[in-house]
Amino acid sequence: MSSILVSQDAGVLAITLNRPDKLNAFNPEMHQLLRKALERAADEHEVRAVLLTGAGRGFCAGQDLAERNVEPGAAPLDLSVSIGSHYNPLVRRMHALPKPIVCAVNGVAAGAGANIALACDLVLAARSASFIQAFSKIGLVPDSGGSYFLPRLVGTARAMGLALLAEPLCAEDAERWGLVWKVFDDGELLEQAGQIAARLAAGPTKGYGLLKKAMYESAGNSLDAQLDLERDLQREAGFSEDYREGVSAFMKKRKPAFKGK
Ligand code: LHQ
Repeated sequence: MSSILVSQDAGVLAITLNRPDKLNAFNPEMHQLLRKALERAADEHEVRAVLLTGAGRGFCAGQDLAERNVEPGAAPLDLSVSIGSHYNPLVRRMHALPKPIVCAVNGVAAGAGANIALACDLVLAARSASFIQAFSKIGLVPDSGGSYFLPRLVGTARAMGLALLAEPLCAEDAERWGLVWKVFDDGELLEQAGQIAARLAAGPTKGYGLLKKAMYESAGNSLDAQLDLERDLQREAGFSEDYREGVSAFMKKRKPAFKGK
């Protein structure tokens, strides 16, 4: 059984984390297949949006801890190795992908699993889903971008509460706190997420890629630098075929037919 399922339909590359008996905890194979799927999303023009979800009752329980267990007397593990070779490149790849990634958090998202959800561009959650910064329970620090995303999304007080106490945050609170875009009833999540991803896949892909860059670079920019960046990105967006199509469709009061170029 492959630890990642990938399918493509109408411009959407659907990626399902598929180790349901381990709540889709990450192992090296899963990292490798996820990397390949994201490379495909980046390389193929026909892929214009990504939909990420998990099989079974969980979204992702983070690192498979069975592979990080240190027996008494054994030498300590250097965790920076897997962070450097797997988790950091994954988060960087997701952020840099010039196409939208929709995440359908179908159940519990813990540790790196929670933060990989937050690294997606549009996070949707099932009403029964929860988010757990599980790291401190095992003496670790939030990784996979958690210490970057959390304070920016919810403020330092809530980020510290989540990280120190490692208690589950229910989907409705996550929505109220601004960690996720929308919560759907469990039975509706996948259909709604699929519709949203399909809508994005039919959109002005190039503009979406530039939009991601604008939003994500703003965190480290002054207003001056950000205004300059917006100017430069808008120049590029304005040269796109989809901009022409968007304005022409508006003027003619018809639906635009974007090509993602
Ligand atoms: C798991 C896991 C799991 C293995 C559930 N591993 N089996 C990066 C780089 C290097 C090193 C370290 O870490 C990192 C980043 C990280 O992600 S650190 C954080 C790792 N994750 C966690 O600490 C979460 C561990 N899991 C849990 O706390 C619970 O499973 C949660 C709260 C997610 C769900 O609880 P329950 O709904 O009660 O389910 P469960 O605990 O019964 O889990 C179901 C099965 O999944 C169970 O297996 P079993 O064979 O007994 O049915 C668990 O052992 C397995 N599982 N998470 N991370």
